[in-house]
Amino acid sequence: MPTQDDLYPSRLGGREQIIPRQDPVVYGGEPTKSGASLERAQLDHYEKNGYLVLPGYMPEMVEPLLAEIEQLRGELRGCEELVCEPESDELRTIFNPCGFSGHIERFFRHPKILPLVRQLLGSDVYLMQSRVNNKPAFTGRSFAWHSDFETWHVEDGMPRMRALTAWIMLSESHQHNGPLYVIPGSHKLYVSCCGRTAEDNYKSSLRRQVLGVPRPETMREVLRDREIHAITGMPGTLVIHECNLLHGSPDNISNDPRKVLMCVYNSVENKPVTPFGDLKPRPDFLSSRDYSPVSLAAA
Ligand code: 6CS
Ligand code: FE
Repeated sequence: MPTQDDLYPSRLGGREQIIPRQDPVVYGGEPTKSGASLERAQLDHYEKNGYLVLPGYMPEMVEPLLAEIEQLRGELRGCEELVCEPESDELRTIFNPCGFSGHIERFFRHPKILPLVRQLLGSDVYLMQSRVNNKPAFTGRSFAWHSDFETWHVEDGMPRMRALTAWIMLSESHQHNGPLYVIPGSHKLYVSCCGRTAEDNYKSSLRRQVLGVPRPETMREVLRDREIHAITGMPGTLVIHECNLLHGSPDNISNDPRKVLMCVYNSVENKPVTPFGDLKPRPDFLSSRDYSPVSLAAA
C-alpha cells in the first residue's frame, strides 16, 4: 500500500473525473544567488499558463548536444534506454542521455537553467528523468494528451506537484513537424483517469500511451474554456513546462525531423514514495533514485 495519503488518485478503477490541483505552481519565486533568474512577469505567466518559452535562449548548445546525441545513439544500441516508434523501428526516444555524456550533463547543470528551476520549485532539485524525443520526418508518431505528473504519481510514486521539465529545441519546431501542444491553464486541474495500470506498463506506454490519457468527453470539458497552443521556435529555444500541464503532440508527416532534449527536475522535498498505483517502481532510467541535489556547472 502507498505510504502516504493519495491526494491525486488515478487509474484505481473508478470513473474518470476532474479534480482541482492542491499544490502551488510557483514555490518561492525568489531568485537564487547565482546564475540567471526569472522576472515577475515570467513567473506570473508560468503560474497562470503552466509553461514558459524563452526564444533563442541558448543556440550555442545545439551543435555540441546534437553531436553527442548521435554518438550516444550508437553506443546504446540494444539497450532499454532506446525506445522505437510504435509502427516502425525508427528511434522515438533516448532515455537518460544525461547519465552518459559530457555536454548533456553540463546542460542540466547549466547556470542559465538550473537557477530558474530552483527559483520555480523553491528548493534544491534532483534530476528525475531525461530524454531526447526524436520525431523522425514522415514517420514520427503522436503523443496522446497526458499530464506527466499523472504517470509519475501512479507509476513512480511522486507525491506532490513540485516538478517540471526544462527542454531545448535541437531543431526548429514548426507548425508542420509535430510541435508540442499544450493547454494553457490545464495544470490547475487534475484528470483522475479510469482504468488500472498493468505491471510493466512502461514497456508499451513509452511507444504509445493508453493509460493516463483522458477520454474525449473529459478533454471536451477541459477545452470548453481553454485553448490548444502549439509551442514553436528556432533551435536553442528553451521551454519550461509544469509537471501537471496537459500536453501532447501530433504526428510528424513533414520532411523535417523534430528533436528536443528534455530534463525533468523534481524538488528534493518531493521524493517518491511507494507508487500510488500499488505497483513496483519503474526502472531508474525512467525515475532516478539518485536524489543528490544537482550542482551548478561552471559558467
Ligand atoms: O513515462 C513517462 O515518464 C513519460 N512518458 C510518457 C509517454 N508519458 C508520461 C511521461 O511524459
Ligand atoms: Fe509528457
